[in-house]
Amino acid sequence: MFDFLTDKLDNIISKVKGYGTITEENISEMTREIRLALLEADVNYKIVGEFVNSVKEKALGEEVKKSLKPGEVFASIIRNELINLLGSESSPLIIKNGITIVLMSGLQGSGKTTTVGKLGNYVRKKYNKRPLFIACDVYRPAAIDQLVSLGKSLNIEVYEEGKGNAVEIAKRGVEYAKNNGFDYVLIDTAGRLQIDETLMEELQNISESVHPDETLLVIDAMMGQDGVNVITGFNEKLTLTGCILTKMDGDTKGGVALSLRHLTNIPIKLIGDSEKLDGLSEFVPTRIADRILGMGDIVRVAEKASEVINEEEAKEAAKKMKKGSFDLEDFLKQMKQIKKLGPLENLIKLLPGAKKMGLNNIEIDPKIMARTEAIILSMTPYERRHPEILKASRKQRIATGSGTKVEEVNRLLNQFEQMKIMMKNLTNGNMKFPF
Ligand SMILES: Nc1nc2c(ncn2[C@@H]2O[C@H](COP(=O)(O)OP(=O)(O)OP(=O)(O)O)[C@@H](O)[C@H]2O)c(=O)[nH]1
Ligand SMILES: [Mg+2]
Repeated sequence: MFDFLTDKLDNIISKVKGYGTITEENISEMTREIRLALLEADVNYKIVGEFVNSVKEKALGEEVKKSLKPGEVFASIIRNELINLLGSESSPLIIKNGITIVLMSGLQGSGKTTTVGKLGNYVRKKYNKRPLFIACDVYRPAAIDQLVSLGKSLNIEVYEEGKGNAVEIAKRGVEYAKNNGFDYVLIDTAGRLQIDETLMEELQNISESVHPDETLLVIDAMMGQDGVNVITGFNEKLTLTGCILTKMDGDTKGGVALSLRHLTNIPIKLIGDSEKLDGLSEFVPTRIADRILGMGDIVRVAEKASEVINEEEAKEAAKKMKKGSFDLEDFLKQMKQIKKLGPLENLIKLLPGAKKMGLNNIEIDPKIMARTEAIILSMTPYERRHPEILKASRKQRIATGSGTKVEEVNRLLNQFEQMKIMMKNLTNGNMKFPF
């Protein structure tokens, strides 16, 4: 997402780490490089100027000169300045004890409807909320169907009246939510331009009639700095509580995420980074700064994992690993959970140091996992629990059943044995993790 900036800043910081001492001259050179990198990443030029001056001033300070590790100090100056720029205090979602009403707004195609789905899913998992979607896009044909099918796939109810008056629908939808025990209401609206008087008035009317706790603007990261005008335009009419930057997985160099807060004073609350319904994360400045600096986002990894991993099963598996009784049946269960996490490459990229270890471009062949699964599924449950009984004829049967070769079955069994020994050692503290 921030690959471009990560590469550039990493190069610059590595260079500084190579210097024994820091001089005014090499600080000037570094800040010039930072300036170019930020401009190229589409950060607003005024912000770039302020950022670079501030880094320079701090880098020239006594602390860096005296430090034995100037590179480290320099890196931490950049990190702090990035956090400042991103808004040092994060602006979490508003989650009320009772009902929370959220109005979504934005230009056409910015990702409003998709984000309604993502956000409903997110608050249900993270805050245990019971969401309701209200379909207020009464203009685009098929807009209501889109929301209804999204609701169906997530098992979230949608309040809709077909085409009609958006203000009235919003009002009745909120009433419906209050009367039926929903506690997080997401109002999906039609896309509109901030200069379209009639449609902007409609949004204002919806807002006045339902009094939303949160009014979010959904904005496509690809818009780059033009996003500033959109935010300002919508904010004049609506008083936004925040914006959501979508399509951060696209072809953007990410600079927009660094510019918006500073130029508009409206916090970015969430970012969307995939078309899928779990592609949403909270925008926490320290975590974003760490991502930009290639330090990963371990919190996001944990969040994703906790969404799919069954805690009881995980504890049970850990116990078995410790005892050395972890068998192929358990392995199969673990594999199924891992599969739910989506492509592993996306997760690995978020691990601290992934880039340094060359893991950010790793490709994991889903076929290998599928073959492993097919082999285990071709075993009987008894064989999975007692792989030691697998001799030639059984192996042949398994290979045929899974469309693989006996050598592959053997390889899997050997790897599994080694893994079991390693797991036992690791969990009993006889061995250190290799990192
Ligand atoms: N890659 C990517 N695509 C996204 C993301 N968010 C939305 N999209 C895609 O953007 C397109 C438009 O999304 P919608 O949610 O329909 O946008 P909208 O703002 O509701 O559009 P209108 O209702 O027509 O104004 C769809 O193809 C989505 O899959 C994202 O974070 N990443
Ligand atoms: Mg829509």
